[in-house]
Amino acid sequence: MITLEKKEHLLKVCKEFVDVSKVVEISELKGGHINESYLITMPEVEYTLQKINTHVFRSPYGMMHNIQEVTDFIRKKIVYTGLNPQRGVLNIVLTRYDQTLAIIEDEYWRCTQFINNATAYERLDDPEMFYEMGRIVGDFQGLLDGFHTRILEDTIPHFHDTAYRYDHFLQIVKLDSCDRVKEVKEEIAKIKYFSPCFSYINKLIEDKEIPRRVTHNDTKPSNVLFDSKTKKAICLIDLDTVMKGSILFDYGDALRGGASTAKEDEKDLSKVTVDLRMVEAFTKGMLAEMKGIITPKEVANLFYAYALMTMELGMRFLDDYLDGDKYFKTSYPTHNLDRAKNQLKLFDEIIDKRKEIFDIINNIVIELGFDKEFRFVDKHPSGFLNDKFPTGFKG
Ligand code: GN1
Ligand code: MG
Repeated sequence: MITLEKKEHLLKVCKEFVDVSKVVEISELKGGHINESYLITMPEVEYTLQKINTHVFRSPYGMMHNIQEVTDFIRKKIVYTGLNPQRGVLNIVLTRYDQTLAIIEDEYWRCTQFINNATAYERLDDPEMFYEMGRIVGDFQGLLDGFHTRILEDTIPHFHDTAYRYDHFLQIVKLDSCDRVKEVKEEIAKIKYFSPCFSYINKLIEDKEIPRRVTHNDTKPSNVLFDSKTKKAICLIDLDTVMKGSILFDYGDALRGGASTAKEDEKDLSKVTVDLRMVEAFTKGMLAEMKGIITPKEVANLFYAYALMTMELGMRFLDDYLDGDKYFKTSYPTHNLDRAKNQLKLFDEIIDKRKEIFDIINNIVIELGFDKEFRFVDKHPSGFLNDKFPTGFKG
């Protein structure tokens, strides 16, 4: 429920972007872990109004710069191919002074057009829809082909730099500001045990062994819009973390969020495992779309990215729990702890199912007619699959 006082404030913000006399309704949009979001309903159109969490996004203008550059580029491509730019890409609504952000009482607000007859789902369980999501993640790469990564700012530096995040985690553990370390000794030991594998993807990028691409960096199912009727994926939304990165981040993060049998904060860990049908569906959709774009080295690291992105988020949730829940929105005191345990359990399941996942990827590569060099052996230099780390954590 939005209080009267809050509504008044929201209308003041709306005034910066739209004709406020035509606002019919304002309602809260729940779901994201970071920003505050509202749906603004007018007689003919709807808008999404968002308050940027500046604790997380220290450079809101940098963030909007990235979104604007990327969406302008995609829009031109879409128009060029004769498709509908109102549906295929996010459209930013500027303020009455043509700014991307309105600053009201020290708060940073932005507005985007709400795409009609489209739905974002918190969870997907239909492989066909997850195939669609894979296709749209691959399509994002195709649409951004020719876009120069150097145009973009590192709005959250080291976002998917797992080794860097691990260093931060160690500092937080050392500080133990909330006296919570004693509750999570086992989880910390597990993260430490796998930490030698954390720097592998970023090293591949630095060594130019895989391309630096423009990536979404937060490819969870709720960040994809589907046409409400056809159930075809329309576009990626929530472009807040669009930055330089690797397709491996988007692949790993998508499977982490979309191929789990339980929601991200499920407490009953026996329910948390990998849905192999979903792994297959997403991988097929993405690889079919990226044939001719993705490189053999990237394909060889898909499994690894899936495990790493899951471990990374588990570590981030635990980091935030130990730090007093400052980053992610929480609904109850141990919410971040539950999320962390959930992701670390999922990580174990991924490692356990590595043979099946490798086979799935290999078979898709063959089925889609990729060259021989795309097939890979199931020994991995990262260590996740070597004899050193046989089947997950053994304490
Ligand atoms: C956050 O804002 P939201 O809910 O889309 C987070 C992602 C995590 C995700 C986990 C900027 O995304 O990195 O993967 O939660 N975004 C940021 O659900 O940290
Ligand atoms: Mg987000």
